[in-house]
Amino acid sequence: MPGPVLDRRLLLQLGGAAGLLAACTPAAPGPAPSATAAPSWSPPAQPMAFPAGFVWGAATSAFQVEGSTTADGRGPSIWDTFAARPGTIRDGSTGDPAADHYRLWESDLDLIKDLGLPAYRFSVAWPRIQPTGSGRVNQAGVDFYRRLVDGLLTRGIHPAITLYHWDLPQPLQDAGGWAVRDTAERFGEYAAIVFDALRDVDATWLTINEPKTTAFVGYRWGSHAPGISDVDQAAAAVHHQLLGHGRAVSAFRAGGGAGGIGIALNLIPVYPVDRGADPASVRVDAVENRLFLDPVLLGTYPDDAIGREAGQLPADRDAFEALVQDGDLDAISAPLDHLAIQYYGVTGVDDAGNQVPIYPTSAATWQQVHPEGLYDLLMDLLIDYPDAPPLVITENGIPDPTPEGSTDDPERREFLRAHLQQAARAIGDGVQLTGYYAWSLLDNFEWAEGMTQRWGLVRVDFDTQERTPKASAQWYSSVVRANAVAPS
Ligand code: IFM
Repeated sequence: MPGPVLDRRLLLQLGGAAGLLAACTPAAPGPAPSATAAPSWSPPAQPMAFPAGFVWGAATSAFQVEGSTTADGRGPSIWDTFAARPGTIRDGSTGDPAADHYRLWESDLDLIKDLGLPAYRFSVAWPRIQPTGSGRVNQAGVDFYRRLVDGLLTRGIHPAITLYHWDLPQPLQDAGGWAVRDTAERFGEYAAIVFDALRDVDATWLTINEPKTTAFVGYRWGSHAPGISDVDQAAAAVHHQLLGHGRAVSAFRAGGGAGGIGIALNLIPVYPVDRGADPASVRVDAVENRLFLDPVLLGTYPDDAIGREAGQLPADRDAFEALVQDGDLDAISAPLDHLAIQYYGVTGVDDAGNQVPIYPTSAATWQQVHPEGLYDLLMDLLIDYPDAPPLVITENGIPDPTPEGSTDDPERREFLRAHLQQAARAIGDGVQLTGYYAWSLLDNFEWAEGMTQRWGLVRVDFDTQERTPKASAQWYSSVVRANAVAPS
């Protein structure tokens, strides 16, 4: 039986409950914890078991691994355009050849099988299916994913299929991208095409990957494709991606496809660094988390996410509200079969609403590593969204500490171990968590970082495309075999 749980978010809003909150989490509220602060929870001395049927896997996305960006009728995506622009990608690399997975998929599936992973998460490249983002279907693209899915099923590997992992067809961007409503409608049509082609496949379907990253990094900060810096377009991109998600869920239900459907949200626990009430951190929590969770799970937008106060998304609130038409929130909040969580770390927030480091970062400077944050996040979801569908973690991982990487990667092993322990702890406290996918199966194209950050369980030599499982991959295999994570 789960023990009594505290609503960390509610306490965060009350602010005055500092002592109680400190008992719940080491980081909020109160002075910023030091990197060496002792964790408030220690793993048991025995291995922590996962429930029978827990789904283990590893994840990739089309643009990051496939390469072959002009093969077999694929159209251009916004990431092809963006990466071709000088100065956008740290090492000047592009999506070609990435990890050459479009050509090496069969041996990659053998690799997954050899590692003993029961599930594989990949994404479908929209511009392979519809080269211009609407209208004509490119049968060669459909056939590729049919072969990939059949290859997985033949090997006894469960497919988790993301419909959109950031590679918007360029012609749709030319017409306004996610800042315009029409893109949501086009996404619904594309989703229906994919569902129709793979109707018989019992898959874990995911509509949109990290709508927050696309909206904020792609449209607000401009450091991801499409490279726009306009906060009102960013806010519009939030709504239109969520609407696209709703349209895809509706197409899935109408098509009577096998398997289940959900959305993949990157969520981040927010800890105030100043003692006492800190409304700015509550607003940052609204922007980072509730702006996505509330519409999907409750059918409402939070009223504290958009505005001019410290920590808010400084978009025009009236303009945002005008985008939301009758019926949109019903579509966005249509019941899901699972909610996919992508967890990389936490953030501190000062009382001016700035996000500040309170835990050590990985080689990805945005990633503040704090495994207990995963527990906090899962418990927050349990309390704040009691009617949420079962959860699945579809991304969690860390880059190698250096761009060259190594097949000896103790940092990744310990990262995964600590996070799996927190996941098992949350399950023990009542969270319905059904699966876990490590990010990533392969070293790949890490967006604006190009090939300079290696997130793979498997090392890829980008000169030869040779694959070599890292020590963490072997360790992860042993966890999967045991369905349990050992203390060391
Ligand atoms: O590589 C990305 C992935 O595409 C989306 N989530 C975060 C990962 C690491 O940055």
